[in-house]
Amino acid sequence: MSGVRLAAVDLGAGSGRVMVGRVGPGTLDLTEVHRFANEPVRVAGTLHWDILALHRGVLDGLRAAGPVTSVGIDSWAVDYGLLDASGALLGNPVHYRDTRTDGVAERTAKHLGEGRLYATTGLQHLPFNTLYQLAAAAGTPQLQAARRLLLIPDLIGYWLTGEVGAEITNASTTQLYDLRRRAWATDLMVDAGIRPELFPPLREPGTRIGPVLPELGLPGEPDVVAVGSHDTASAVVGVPASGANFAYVSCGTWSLVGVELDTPVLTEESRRANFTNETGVDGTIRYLRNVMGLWLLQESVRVWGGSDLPDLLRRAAREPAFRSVVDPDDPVFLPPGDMPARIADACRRAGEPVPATPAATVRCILDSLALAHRRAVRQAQELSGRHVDAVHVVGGGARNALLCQLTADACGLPVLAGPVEATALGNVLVQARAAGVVDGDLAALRALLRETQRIVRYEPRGDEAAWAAAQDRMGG
Ligand code: ADP
Ligand code: LRH
Repeated sequence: MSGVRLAAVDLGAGSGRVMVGRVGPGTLDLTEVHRFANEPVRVAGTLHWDILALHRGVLDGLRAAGPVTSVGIDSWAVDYGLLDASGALLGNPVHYRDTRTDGVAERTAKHLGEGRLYATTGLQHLPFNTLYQLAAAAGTPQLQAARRLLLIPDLIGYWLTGEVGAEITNASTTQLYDLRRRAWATDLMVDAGIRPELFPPLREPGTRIGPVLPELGLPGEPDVVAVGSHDTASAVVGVPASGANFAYVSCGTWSLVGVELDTPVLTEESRRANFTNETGVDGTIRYLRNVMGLWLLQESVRVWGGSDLPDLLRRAAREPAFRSVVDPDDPVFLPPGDMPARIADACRRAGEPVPATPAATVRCILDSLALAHRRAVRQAQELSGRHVDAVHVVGGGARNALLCQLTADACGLPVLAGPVEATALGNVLVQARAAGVVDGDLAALRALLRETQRIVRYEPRGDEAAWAAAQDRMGG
């Protein structure tokens, strides 16, 4: 094979991993070389990412990867580290689930104008957008001392290469990026009291960031190449769709549910439905909604002391359907905590039966997530005018056969599940194109995915009336 070995660093909210992709004409395979926990740490009341542990995981993974042509880094969105004038990190990055932004988003959006914010940035209102995190940190000595703000993948890239920059797909999640001008929204920054000089120059996916610093001692000193550094941007590259009439659910800690468009949808209806226009690879728009996702299940399993997930899912499959449904997007579910208790409370408030066992709670979560997927797939079509024939489920959720089947049933559409590691594959494909071993547009990259990756098809099993009734109970 005339191909290359490429390393994908993918930092998820649940775990980080380093994967090696081998790519060439007709070839695409991926091997996990290192996986490490991503465990947030609460210090003095604030929830932080353990960024140095993550960086160590990245270095261990890159050593285990052996010689590669290049390295691409992606992670969850919105969060950042601040550097002082010498380039040193000022404190640990704060987790987007920290409560410091409580109430800040409403106040800031009102001050800047909700219509203006949406017209400029196209972003949905999420309490933890970088704009609101910076508003919450206004006046702190740390922010005053800061000279640079680097989003998480750009921070890891800086530690690997010494080069600063901001990759655009992730920059587009800050609510400080002008999506039509494809530039930082400096007017907005100034009006929000945020110093524009904190933000480094923007970079496009596929551009070379620089060679890995020799002192890191990594095999072959590969180049670091910018990829869709927002994990969801890489995941959407990794959706093995043919044609344009597809919806995707990038299903991990979050379910990111939407369609891929050429132009943003900035209507008032879209803003009110809280749909986002994030910048994708190759100038695409990721028109989607954040659904609370498998976070509900992850947190429940944590509270139950790490129960066996496959066994829980088997038991949940035997539970009656739709006994209890909740709206997964209720903000009460956002912070870490006792998720089963919160689900029980939400059921009580809505007059739904309270799940009596872990299996019943899991069934409630999965029925409710499938309903939220249905709601978002339908709204995405209505608001964008894009017709959808199939729903692609990628990410860890593609392993959850019950959720995939329920999503097919709820949407009344076939679900094509896989790849599980779509994000790492999207990361590797953008590097492979930059290295010149594959070429073409996203459709060509996706054709290679269809040729090489395992995809499982779930047919919808009907009973639209039952799903519609359950949807009414959930709301929306
Ligand atoms: P992130 O990148 O946000 O950390 P992932 O895409 O890795 O998330 O997905 C993690 C989720 O995948 C877990 O929360 C879990 O619900 C699901 N998952 C992982 N393995 C399995 C499995 N064997 N069966 C069912 N679900 C699984
Ligand atoms: C998923 C994700 C999502 C963001 C959230 C903060 O990992 O990047 O797209 O909204 O994390």
